[in-house]
Amino acid sequence: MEIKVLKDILSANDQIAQRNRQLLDKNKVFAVNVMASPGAGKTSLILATIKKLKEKFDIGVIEGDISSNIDAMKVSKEKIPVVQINTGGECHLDANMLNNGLNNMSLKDVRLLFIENVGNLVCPAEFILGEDIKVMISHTPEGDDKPYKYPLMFHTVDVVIVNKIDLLPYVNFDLAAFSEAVKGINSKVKIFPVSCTTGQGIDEWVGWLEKRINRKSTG
Ligand SMILES: Nc1nc2c(ncn2[C@@H]2O[C@H](COP(=O)(O)OP(=O)(O)O)[C@@H](O)[C@H]2O)c(=O)[nH]1
Ligand SMILES: [Mg+2]
Ligand SMILES: [Zn+2]
Repeated sequence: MEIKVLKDILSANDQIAQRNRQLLDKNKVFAVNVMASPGAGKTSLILATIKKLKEKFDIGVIEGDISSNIDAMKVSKEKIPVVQINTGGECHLDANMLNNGLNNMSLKDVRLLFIENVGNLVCPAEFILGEDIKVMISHTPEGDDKPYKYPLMFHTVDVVIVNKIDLLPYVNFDLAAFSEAVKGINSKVKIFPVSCTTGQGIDEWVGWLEKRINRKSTG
């Protein structure tokens, strides 16, 4: 007996994500979906990266939060376009919310777009938005066992940033064991240990990102 398996039917979210991607591609925007638990350093990494790249690329930010515009206010001090999405209780961004955000930003004036997702290691991993790359941030006080507890998140990302390495002397975080666990889940992932506070490691991450952005414009 033949069993029909229908694999290629995209979910409603994935269809909208595909349209977001077309919109981004048409406007030559490189979009980075930044995910992490609350307080890991999403806003700090976005700000540190903006400081390094704002002379080279026009940058925009879409801030996703359950409520408030605190992060959007911080980012707008850099004098770059920011759109705040308040999810009103939802603990992740979905493609439709991003579509709303994109429609409220002048994309032709943006080359690099950061999307700060809602602080959460679980469901943001389940929703593609149409982004070019997914970045997750682990931070050293959170402990080095998170790859085992949130494997989907580590499996779906292109980059893992290990933030707050300035705190390594004070916390139990084995960077080598963490990296090995991450590679076991996702062998292609890039890992960048950084401190947004001291600036250590930021140039390596920014150098890699710059190459990816340029690859999109020439490729
Ligand atoms: N020691 C230390 N603190 C940091 C670092 N990066 C961010 N923080 C602090 O961590 C807290 C949360 O950062 P934030 O960027 O708001 O995290 P978000 O909630 O993921 O956006 C803030 O008090 C930051 O100043 C770092 O590299 N080292
Ligand atoms: Mg934030
Ligand atoms: Zn959620």
